[in-house]
Amino acid sequence: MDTYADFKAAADRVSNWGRWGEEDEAGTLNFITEAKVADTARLVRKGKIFPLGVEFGSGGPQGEFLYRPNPMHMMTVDGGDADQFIQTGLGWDDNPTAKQIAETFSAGPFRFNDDVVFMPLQAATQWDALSHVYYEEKLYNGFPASDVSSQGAAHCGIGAAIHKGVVSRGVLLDVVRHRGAELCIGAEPQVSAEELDAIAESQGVKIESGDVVLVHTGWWSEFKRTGNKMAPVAGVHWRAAEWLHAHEVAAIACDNLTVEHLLTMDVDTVFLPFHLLCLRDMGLCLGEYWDVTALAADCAEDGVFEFQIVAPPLNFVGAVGSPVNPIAIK
Ligand code: UVW
Repeated sequence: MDTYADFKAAADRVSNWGRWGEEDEAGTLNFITEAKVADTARLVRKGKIFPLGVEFGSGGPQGEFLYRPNPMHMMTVDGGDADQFIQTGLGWDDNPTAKQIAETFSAGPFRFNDDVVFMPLQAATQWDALSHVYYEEKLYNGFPASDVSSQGAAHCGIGAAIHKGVVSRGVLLDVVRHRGAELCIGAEPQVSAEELDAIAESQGVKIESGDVVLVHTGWWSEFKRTGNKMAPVAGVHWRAAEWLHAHEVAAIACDNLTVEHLLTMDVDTVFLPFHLLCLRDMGLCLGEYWDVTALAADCAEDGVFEFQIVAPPLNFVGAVGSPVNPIAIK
């Protein structure tokens, strides 16, 4: 097992603190230059789109941890509320605008439905903001951990990623296909940097500065097939953070819960070491529950593993993550 000293040495090697200035909160998204974005236009060849967002609903993958329920969707208005709406509005003598709206509404055919969702921002397809995890009381770029309070994240919240898009070249690395198994279940639970290199080489694709790397482990298909929220999973080895750093990757996303393997404790006393190195030391956002199944099938068919990726988070003020419906375009 690796020690905390090994982990700290790796943290020093991958650290991007100060690289883009002392006030930087965008981290490796800075690798996505305007030239890089413009270049992604050439990757759109077939006009085929692949929405990578999973369903946000009660049948989602949450429920094992009390603090993360699945999204709860409720209607706040439906057609049955129309009469009530009209009666209330018509009775509003001291509010002529509301009364006029109610009169028009009552006389005409227009009816409407409204709804509300209560959900953890990490419930389904999501970005982890740089403030999602920390250790030794520091966030990315040395911001104090106390910058995240019950008021939200004063620094390194998801809003820091908003002005960066996120639009870039996406590259799919298909672990499932490479291992020759329909699923990675039961196989080696860790995906090493060497394996990522071998996959890229076998797919004939090179990782370039500013890329968003998508890793297909097969977990989402397995969850959909079995409903097992704790289905065995393969994940990226914590030392692959150095691989991301060397390739100047802008972000990484996976079809599983944590990108890395949830249960493999490789570093003494450190839970989710890959999270800590990526988010806190490198400033690299993690995408989780990205359903790359259909994209992977298409890439396997046409042999093209690069595409334009468009994955803007939502601008929730002070949030440490955001739901997203990433679109891969080929
Ligand atoms: C944690 O690791 C705490 O969360 P997530 O897997 O959503 O990044």
